[in-house]
Amino acid sequence: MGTVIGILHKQNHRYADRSIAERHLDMVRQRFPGAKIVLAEKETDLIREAPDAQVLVTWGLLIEPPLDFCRKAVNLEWIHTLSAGVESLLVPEVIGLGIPVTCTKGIHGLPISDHVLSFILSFSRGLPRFFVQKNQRKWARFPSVDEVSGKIVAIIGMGSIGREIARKCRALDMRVAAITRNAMGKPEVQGVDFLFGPDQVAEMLSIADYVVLALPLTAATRHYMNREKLAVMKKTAVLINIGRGGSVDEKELVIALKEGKLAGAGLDVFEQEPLPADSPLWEMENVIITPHTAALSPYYIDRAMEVFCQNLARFQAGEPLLYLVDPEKGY
Ligand code: OXD
Repeated sequence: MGTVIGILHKQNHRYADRSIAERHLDMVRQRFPGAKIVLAEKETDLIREAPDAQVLVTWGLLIEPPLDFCRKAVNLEWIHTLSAGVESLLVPEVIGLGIPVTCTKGIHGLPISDHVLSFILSFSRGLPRFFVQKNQRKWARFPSVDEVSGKIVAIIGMGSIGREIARKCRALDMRVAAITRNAMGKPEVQGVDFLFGPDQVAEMLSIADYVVLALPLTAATRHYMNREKLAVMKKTAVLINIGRGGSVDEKELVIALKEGKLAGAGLDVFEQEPLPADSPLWEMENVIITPHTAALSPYYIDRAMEVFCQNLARFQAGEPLLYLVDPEKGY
């Protein structure tokens, strides 16, 4: 028998509206004719396949890890997540299996950069205020609209998502600032107008009109945006977070927004998701909230399945897998 692949696509997952369709399974079947693919929405429906399964494909965030499946999957050699994030999956029982866990990378930049631009342009053109006025049927032309041309966007986290955000911001005539660990001209700093060293974060924040966080959540990035860093931002600047909620100290952000230390925030991710109903962020006119949707796209599953197929070819050929997760780092 060829490779046995169990795909667990939980119905209650936030990507459920982007279902895995027959055509996605056909993509795999056509390229790997011997493979047996079992798609299940519930872990209990996949358990029967567990003893034979060599590969498990599932989601890495906002899920209960399929621990019963993993316990029974005595032949399991590899777990692949259709998300970039793996934080829900990296529990001791899964790490203890000692098999590679890979995630999906390289496909988030297009939708997430659109999302970031929509935040930037919305704030620049005063849309949060206009939405409020629309609800009040109020026609008031207020003066605080601006242009993005020439404005500085500081991008913190220059992985593939950060680089795509930089590319699109520059297409809008914005100038990009970023932090580099060292050498000029490294690929991750191409397309950047202002480079700062790791000890110059405050300097970078103090010149930015938009600060975009595209960070994974690790021990080092938790509450990265703390009171001190929020305090050095320009009063007219906007903070945008499309990485992970935990990289912002939300309580301090609320205080900074109330005290006018920055002009607004565009937030797709939160310390607790769903964002609790009593969070003060809901009430703030200068905060745009989207419910962790920045990566959503009608093309997401097609692209994610293509990444999986590339990795399956490597798996079958005994080659190193792409996007291997380091359980120590958490991404
Ligand atoms: C992901 C995400 O990790 O959308 O895929 O946050």
